[in-house]
Amino acid sequence: MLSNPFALLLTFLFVLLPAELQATTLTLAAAAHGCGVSDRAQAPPPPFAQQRLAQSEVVPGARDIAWVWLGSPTSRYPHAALGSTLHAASLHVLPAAPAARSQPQTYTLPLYRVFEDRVPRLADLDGDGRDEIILVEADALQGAALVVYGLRNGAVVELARGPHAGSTFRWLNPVGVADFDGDGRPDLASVTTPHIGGVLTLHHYRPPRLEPYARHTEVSNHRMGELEQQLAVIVAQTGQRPAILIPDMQLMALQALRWDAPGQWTELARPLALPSRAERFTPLDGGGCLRLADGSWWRVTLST
Ligand SMILES: [Ca+2]
Ligand SMILES: [Ca+2]
Repeated sequence: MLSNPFALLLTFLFVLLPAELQATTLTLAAAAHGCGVSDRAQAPPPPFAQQRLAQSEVVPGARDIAWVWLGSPTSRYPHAALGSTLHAASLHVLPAAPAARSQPQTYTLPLYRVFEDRVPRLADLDGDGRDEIILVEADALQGAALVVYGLRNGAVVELARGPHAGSTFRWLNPVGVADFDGDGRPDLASVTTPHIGGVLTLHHYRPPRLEPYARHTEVSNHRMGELEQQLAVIVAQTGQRPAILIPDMQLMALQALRWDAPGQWTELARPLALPSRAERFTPLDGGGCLRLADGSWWRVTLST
């Protein structure tokens, strides 16, 4: 019998509560080193890449690009956001085919610019079967900008660029690529000024421009002076737009954000407090693998 008014109230709360009000949660579970995921074996980089910028990654591709890396170290932009004032002045691309005759193609920046980045990112942004290369450039007067390059007719060319961060030594750090607004086309996410009030920004890829269309303040995906650039993950959600799991400004909590129709951020879960500062956060199905400053590893899951 539910004659007791409290019992009726409880029935309403727990049985009749609409499904959409049931909380999505972010949970943390202690994990083994690397969350038990071993690094995939990778072919050795080509000898050409030995001249790359120190502490930068040589990245393999699976489409029209075999390898991509950064070169021509220079100290002409003395900003140590990534731990060193040395930055790359050139981008090098080894085309995929015909492999035996393939020679690296080079794109050299003008003297007032550098790549303020340590890892070229590959993604097919326009669905034409060729990879685009996503990098952070820095301009001596205007600061960093997100820029997209590609191989066209055998040469490396600039395809699109976003707005600059605004002034010298203002930096930004990419988050990744996904269709955040559900229009069927991949978009780019990055965090502008992650050290001084980070702004998560979503961009449409509309060559020759990257056009910002959404911003969320008070996040960060980098610690000043650290080499590590991977501190936020994108989580695919069945029947929904993708979510972004990203630290707060202190790197001591994680937020789950989604850009929903008609044009607003949804905070999918209560922020998840961390027992120590986030140092590296890599994607896993349904969440990510988190390494904290105290050396511990955690599996983060976004679940409904
Ligand atoms: Ca493409
Ligand atoms: Ca889109």
